[in-house]
Amino acid sequence: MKTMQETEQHLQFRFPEGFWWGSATSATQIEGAAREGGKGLNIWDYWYEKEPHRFFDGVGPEITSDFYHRYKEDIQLMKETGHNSFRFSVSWSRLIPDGTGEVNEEAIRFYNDVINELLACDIEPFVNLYHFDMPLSLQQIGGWESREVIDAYARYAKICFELFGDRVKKWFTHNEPIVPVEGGYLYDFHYPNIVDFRRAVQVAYHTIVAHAKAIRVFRSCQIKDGKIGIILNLTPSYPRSQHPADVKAAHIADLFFNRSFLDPAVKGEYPKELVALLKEYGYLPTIEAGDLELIKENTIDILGINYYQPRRVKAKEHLPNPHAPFMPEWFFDYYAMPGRKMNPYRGWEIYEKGVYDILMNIKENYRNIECFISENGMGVEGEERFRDEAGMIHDDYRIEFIREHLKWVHQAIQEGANVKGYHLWTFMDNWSWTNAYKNRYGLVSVNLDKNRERTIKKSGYWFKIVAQNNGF
Ligand code: BGP
Repeated sequence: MKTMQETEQHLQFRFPEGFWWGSATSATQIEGAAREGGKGLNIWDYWYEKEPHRFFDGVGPEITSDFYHRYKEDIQLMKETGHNSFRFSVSWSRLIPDGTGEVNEEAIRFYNDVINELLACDIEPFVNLYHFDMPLSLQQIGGWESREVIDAYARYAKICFELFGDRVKKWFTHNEPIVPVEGGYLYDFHYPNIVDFRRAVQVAYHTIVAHAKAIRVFRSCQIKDGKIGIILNLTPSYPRSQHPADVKAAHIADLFFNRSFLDPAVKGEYPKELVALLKEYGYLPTIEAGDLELIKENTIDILGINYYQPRRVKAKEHLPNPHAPFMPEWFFDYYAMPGRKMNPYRGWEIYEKGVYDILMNIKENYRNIECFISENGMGVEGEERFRDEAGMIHDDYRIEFIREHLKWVHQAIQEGANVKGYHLWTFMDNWSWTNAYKNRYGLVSVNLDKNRERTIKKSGYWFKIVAQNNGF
């Protein structure tokens, strides 16, 4: 058998030295202890209480993967699966139960313990401040529609930087900020289940203002060697054909779903075409004096890119009904490209080259900013059927998925993209928004029938070798 060193010499895909190998998670999806340790309620706790039938199998966020109690065991498993870095989010409603008031000592202790344990295992903590989990008390005063919430968020960010910034050097303001806009204000898959484009635009805009304020606070805290960024789900928009109408449709989808956050975060300003379009239809948000300067002056140091699947679009076949609610889909239709490769276990398209296209776009049009793949992964329904007698899940499909995406990441790096790492979604199977435990994504399985027993999957062992060799 070859030794590790020998294999290393024969790497076909070698990554730059110091490449970040790890995974991403979020508080609501792994912590559990939703009503323990002094935590306040957030919108997920509340919505589940109100409408449990909206959640797969009626499972809510109370326990999830129980990281709150089992973080030590889990961090050991991160080590065993080759992590040198790990992203988690702070739960705002755990740290500040009512969103604006007293800071919860038990939460400080918990996050300190997690950070210290990670560092003791040589795993760099990457901390995200907001992952879809608005404290309930703040949703009750309007959530991101309210300017008060922007200030509460900036205070929360400052508290986090001051408490943990001596040890945490990679910070992120939001994960996929467009998702709460889509889910909560356009397409009804997050609380507060509003369908209203005008309010959606305001929410999106306030999220960026809050993000810029947090960056300003971050810079004033002068965290030694600290970097701050945002994590965006970038979905390359591909037109059905090169016909100008299809190309235009893809371009508009890109403006709405990618550039509405990417441009202000990296360039400090909104795309002129997006502003013109919103203006033409009468949907510009309310902007306060000083906002645009704030956004201009507080751009990011580092960009996290979540990539799952592309968006395929075509020109609209019928003019939108002028009485139907205004939506981005007034400008394009979705298009199921014949022959596209699908994940048979979840129904999302798999298009590995998409990751390369994103990275080259960032290189060419976004000042080649330092970036990393902050989420990429394969959700699988019914994964228990791949468990062998010894208890291991044979997820060869996931190994292939990761490997094929990594090849394209590698190619982008060869061509000069400034990519520093790859984080998988996710470390262990976790609870997902309304899908609960339907789709499994982890390197480590969580057996819900066996007291949430953790077992490293085949992909976890494979990932470890890749991380150790810094390539494959
Ligand atoms: C991303 C989110 C994650 C995670 C992932 C998988 O959009 O940042 O929180 O849930 O998608 O999606 P799902 O769990 O819906 O399959």
